[in-house]
Amino acid sequence: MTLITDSQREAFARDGVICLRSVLTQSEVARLTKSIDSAVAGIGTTATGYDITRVANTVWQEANEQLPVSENRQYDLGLLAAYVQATGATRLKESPQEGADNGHFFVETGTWTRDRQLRDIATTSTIPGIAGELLDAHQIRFYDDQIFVKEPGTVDRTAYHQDLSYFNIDGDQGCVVWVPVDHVDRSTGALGYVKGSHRWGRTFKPNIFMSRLTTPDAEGDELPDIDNNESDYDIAFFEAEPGDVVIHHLRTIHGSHGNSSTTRTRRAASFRYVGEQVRFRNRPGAVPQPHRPLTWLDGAELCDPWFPLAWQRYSHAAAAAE
Ligand SMILES: O=C(O)CCC(=O)C(=O)O
Repeated sequence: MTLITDSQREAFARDGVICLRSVLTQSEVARLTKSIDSAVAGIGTTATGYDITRVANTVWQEANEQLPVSENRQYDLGLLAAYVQATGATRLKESPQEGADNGHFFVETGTWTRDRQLRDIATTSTIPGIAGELLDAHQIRFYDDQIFVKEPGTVDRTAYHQDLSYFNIDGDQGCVVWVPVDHVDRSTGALGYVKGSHRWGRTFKPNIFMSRLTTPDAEGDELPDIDNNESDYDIAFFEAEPGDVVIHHLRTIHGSHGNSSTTRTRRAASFRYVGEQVRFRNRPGAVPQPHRPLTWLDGAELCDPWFPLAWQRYSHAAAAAE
C-alpha cells in the first residue's frame, strides 16, 4: 500500500509543495496541540524558545519593551539588536487597525528533544512514510522541529525564506512538513509557497524572519524581495484543518503574514525530514542548535540517534533474508 498517489508525487516534484488532507488522527492532533501549548507556556525557560514579537519590539525600540530575562541562548539578542540598528533594516510587519495588534509570535526549535509526545508524532505517525515516498527514499531520518504560534492580532510576518540554508545539512533529498493544529487560512497566517522555486537551482541566505535582513556570516544569494511583491510570483496558500499537513521541499521559498483575526490563534509544528542521500554539513549561518551536540564532520552520514530513524522502505529481499 502506498501513502500518496502518483499525481500527488508529481505535484510535489513540479511545485515543491503539496497539501495532504486528514493525515493525522484527531488524537494525534490533540496530543500535538498539548505539546505546542506547553512549549509556548515555557517560552523563556528553554534554550531555544523565543517570543519573536517581544524581541522585535525591543530591537526596533517599539512598545517600550525590554529583552526578557530568560534561559534562551540560541542567539545573542544584544548583538542582533546592534546589527539591526547598524544596518537600518526594517521590521516586516502588518499595519493593523488600532487595538488589533497585541498578539505575539512564538517560536521554539528542537522541542522533540524534551517532549516525548511530539517526538512520537514526528517519528511514528504516517508523516515520515509520506516523506519517504515523496522523496523516493529508502530511509527517512528526522532532522529537527520548530513550533510556530501566531496569536490573534500578531503583526509580525515570517519573511520569505528557503529552509535549506538554516540547516546543517547538504543535499536535496529533504522536506519540511508543516502541521497546523488549528483551522488556518490567509487571515490567520497560512504559509505562502513560491511554486517551482525549489527548481531555481539556487541557495539563498537565511534571514531573521522578522525582517528580510540576512545574517552576515551566511553563504548564498540574497533572496529577491518577494515579501513586498507577492503578486509578481505564483504563490500557493492552502487553507487547512487540524489533521491536514502541508509539505514543502527544502529549497521551496515560503513565508507567512501575521494573524489578523481577532479570536483565532494559529498554532503549528514544523517537522523536518531527510533521506539517506543527505549529509551533515557545518553550514555557515545555519540555526544554532544548543539543544543537541553537533560534532560531526562535513560529509558524515546522519546515522546517529540525534537524527532518529523514522521510516524505512519495506524490502522483500531484506525480509526474505531474515
Ligand atoms: O509558521 C511560520 O510562519 C513559518 C514556518 C516555516 O517557515 C517552516 O515551517 O519552515
